[in-house]
Amino acid sequence: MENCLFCKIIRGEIPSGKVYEDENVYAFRDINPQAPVHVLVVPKKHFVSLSDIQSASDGELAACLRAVRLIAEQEKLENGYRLVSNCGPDACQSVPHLHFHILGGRQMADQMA
Ligand code: DGP
Repeated sequence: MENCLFCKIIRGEIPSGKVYEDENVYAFRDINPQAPVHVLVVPKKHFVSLSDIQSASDGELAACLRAVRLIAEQEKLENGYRLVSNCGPDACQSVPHLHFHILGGRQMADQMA
């Protein structure tokens, strides 16, 4: 996707704090961290959100979750972390490229929303 912000980050056209990359996944630090560790995990293939994954393969989707586990280990989140994927306007999704927020390094609020 030519003008997608996260596609540009994946292509290296916009700098990012990369923490992980493999054939299917790119992960980088959120520009506006909400926790001591705040990493965005994105599939390299463009999907708008979880509402748009009909054409994604099981392997592409599983790669995101496997990357989450590896990054949590890399970031030493042995005490736990929260995984969030905002999907659509009610969830305040601001970047229309599927992504998972890994939030950790502090006690999260009991209420999720
Ligand atoms: P969401 O609201 O769930 O769509 O989250 C989008 C996140 O993307 C938000 O937490 C801020 C982050 N973000 C937006 N622009 C950039 C950028 O240019 N670089 C990085 N690293 N993160 C960005």
